[in-house]
Amino acid sequence: MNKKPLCLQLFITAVLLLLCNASFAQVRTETGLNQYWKFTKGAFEPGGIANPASNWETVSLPHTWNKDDVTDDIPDYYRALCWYRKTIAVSSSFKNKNVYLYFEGANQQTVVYVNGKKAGSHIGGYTAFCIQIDQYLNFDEPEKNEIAVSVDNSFNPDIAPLTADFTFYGGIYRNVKLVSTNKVHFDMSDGASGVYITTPQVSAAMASVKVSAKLVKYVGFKNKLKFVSTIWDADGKSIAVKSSILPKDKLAENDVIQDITAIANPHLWSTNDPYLYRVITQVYNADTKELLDEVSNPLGFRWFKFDAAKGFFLNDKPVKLIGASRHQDFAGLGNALPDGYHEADMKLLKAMGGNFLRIAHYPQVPEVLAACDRLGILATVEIPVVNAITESDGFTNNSKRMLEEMMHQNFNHPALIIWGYMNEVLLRPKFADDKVRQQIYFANIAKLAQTLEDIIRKTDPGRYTMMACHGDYNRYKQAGLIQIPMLLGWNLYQGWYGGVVGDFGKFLDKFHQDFPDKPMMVTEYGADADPRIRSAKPIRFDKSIDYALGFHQVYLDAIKIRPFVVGAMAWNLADFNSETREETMPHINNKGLLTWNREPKDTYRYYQAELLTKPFIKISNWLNRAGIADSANNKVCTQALTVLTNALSVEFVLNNQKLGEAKTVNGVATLNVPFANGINQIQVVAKVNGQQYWDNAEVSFNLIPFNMQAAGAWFQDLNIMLGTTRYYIEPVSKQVWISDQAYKKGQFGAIGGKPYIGKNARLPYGSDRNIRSTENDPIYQTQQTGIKAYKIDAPKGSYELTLHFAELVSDEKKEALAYNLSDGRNTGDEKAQDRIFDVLANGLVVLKDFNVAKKFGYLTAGYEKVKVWINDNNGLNIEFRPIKGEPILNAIQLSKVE
Ligand code: GCB
Repeated sequence: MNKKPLCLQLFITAVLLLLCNASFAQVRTETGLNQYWKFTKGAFEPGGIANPASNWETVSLPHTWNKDDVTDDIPDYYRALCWYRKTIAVSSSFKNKNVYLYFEGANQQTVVYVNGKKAGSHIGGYTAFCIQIDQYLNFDEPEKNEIAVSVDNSFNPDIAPLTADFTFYGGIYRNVKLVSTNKVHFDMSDGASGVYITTPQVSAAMASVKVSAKLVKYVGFKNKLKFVSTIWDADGKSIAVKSSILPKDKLAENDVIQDITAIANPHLWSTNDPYLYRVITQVYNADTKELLDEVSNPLGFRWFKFDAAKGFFLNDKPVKLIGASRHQDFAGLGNALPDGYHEADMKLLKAMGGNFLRIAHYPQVPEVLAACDRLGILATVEIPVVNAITESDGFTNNSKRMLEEMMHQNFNHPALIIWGYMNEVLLRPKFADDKVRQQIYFANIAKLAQTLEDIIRKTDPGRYTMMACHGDYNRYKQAGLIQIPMLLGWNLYQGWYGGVVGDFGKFLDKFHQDFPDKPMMVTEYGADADPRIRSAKPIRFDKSIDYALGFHQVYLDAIKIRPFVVGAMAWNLADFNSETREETMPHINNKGLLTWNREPKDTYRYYQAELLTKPFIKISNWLNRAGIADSANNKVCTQALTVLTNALSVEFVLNNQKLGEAKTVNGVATLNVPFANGINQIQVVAKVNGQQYWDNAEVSFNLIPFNMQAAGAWFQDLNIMLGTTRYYIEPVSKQVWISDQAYKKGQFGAIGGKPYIGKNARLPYGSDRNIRSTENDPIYQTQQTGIKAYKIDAPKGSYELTLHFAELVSDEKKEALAYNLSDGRNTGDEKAQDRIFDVLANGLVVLKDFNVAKKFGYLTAGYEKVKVWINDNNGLNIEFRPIKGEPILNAIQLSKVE
């Protein structure tokens, strides 16, 4: 890296600043206010600023108070009113200015006080807002202006979202800045720039631009105003200028429209060539020529349409919209992300080959759409009316205002083509026991939908409207919702929450047949994908990467072959927090193609293989494996290895020896590889247009002897989970846990009992409950119930034996996930019962009167470690003797002691 001495850097910065000042008069000042805030969860009187409570911590914005409590073992997270305060110094030059505090977002009810007086408030956690504060500032002691902000994220029936599968983190979780403007300036009161840009005419040959500017009402101004809009190209050349005069007597109207016509041969914006212009709009005192205010907005020349039969067209060219939805949080940070993280996500979407983003389920920071503009990612954005509504004027009005703020703030992004306003609003309809009342509820939802739809069509006739519905097609049809939006979005999970993957294509065909004129897109589809869980025989709800990969293959294929499906978005770009979820990764919805800290899963690589046009080849990241040797010679264990690629076929090389070639099917080439104990060097090679592409990986394999006695010294350890068919890779140690088998002579296995199957779960086996006191929930979520013995025919020696337990049967109830729609098993609640047993290892009692629940608690992980000796060729025999109820075992480990 080129490192310049600090003094030189400062000099360069100073010169740059001078140059900037020379060419752009600074008419607004904007100061970041992210640092040195004081924060408390305690009560606080904003009037009593001089004497605040003592328990304040210093924080920087973006900040959320739920960063940690959304992943702990205690249900719920802090949802209440909290306080921020900060002392700011204001410049005396602000005296004749308008001064604002600009919040990019705070969740979800905010009240701003300046020097003890309420300056303004905002409702809704996902749009920006601007509070005028100049009238409350103290210029006598300019360095002592106290800002206090209360933010409340508690449930409010009048504020969307009411319920959702994501976490409503509280806090000032986006940037805040202090803005000063001249009295005459573009209106930023709704958090927008005050300038709205459209392209009434656009073709490759000619375009026109309409600039609508809104000024704040300022009656005291005595002169004419001059407006100048300049369009700059990407090279910084001005390509068009329009200036107009607003006479004094028109000042009260405060709206100006400028038409810039006849822009010949505009450089078009597209996903492959996202060419951006900028429109700088300035307002001058026409008499004195003084520049009063200016704002800058992006401009892209593009046109588009959705055709219900043929799909989406951008600049008259067909484009299949494929991408992902995105939530705005990140491991360890909650939703309080520095700007760079948002842009990084957009780059990851682009690098995946995605050309479409669903900003779900709420508007996100300005940087998201700005990055989409730059990178060529088309987008839809929506307000958070999710799952349900409240039939109140408050809810309606708040939703309308959220919609208006969202539209104004995001209006000028060429990447944005759709406004959305409801997601799965019939998911869990209220009044299930009163069908008459429920019809009224449905009618009220339709009424709200129509109100929001009308606002969008009136405010922005240039874009489409969309509602995202869940797979209960008839409900939406009967409620009259399908007719309302211009585009129908379907969130479909056939083969996940219910049914089989093959039902997905059938659903699409049925809808298209019934509504041939309604363009549709798949706004969600996905399957849980826990990167620690792998499976050689994936089954629905096993949470393995392998099931998810197969799921995405079927879905993407079905989407690609149907031209009437205008586009589809995988749910989700990355894992995200959903505090109320439990399952294998408590509090995380892991349908992401990337992990919560943005590590690519095989599913992400699969999209790269399917979507990228450049050659792509990548070995599956299942790089830590274990398995039983194929035969008594104990040499190798053969397992399938997948490669994600867009080449037609792939050659596999193991430790420099050619293994064979596999044809690629739907982006995946698979070959059986004989893995030896230890490190296996893998190379995969593909030829595209005569050129070779390859990928290398090291697979670390823990070979378990086919014949344990014969293995002798090299047998080291065994990590087995009972009652499951999956593998588990512990993420830190990389230790691999294999699934159990019925006891086989010479090997190991359980004798007696059966796998535990939870009562209200959808899982094929095991429990979907959060297991306390462990990060490795999957090890404890499955179990053999009623086990009689466990045998391991290990060779002679001394070992450490660890028996893992968790009492999965408990009285603790859990509300079923709203998304567990159709065929979840519900065979009544679990009832805790006493379970006591003894455990003997080779005849010696190692656990006496053992009661798992008593020892560790319910749904809590625990283990017992004992040293055992194997003195003969009969291996280890662990007996479970019931005293009360059925004995259980969740997992077992045996490791050699040297
Ligand atoms: C949905 C919801 C989304 C959930 C998703 C899931 O249908 O729209 O918010 O996160 O399903 O993973 O269940």
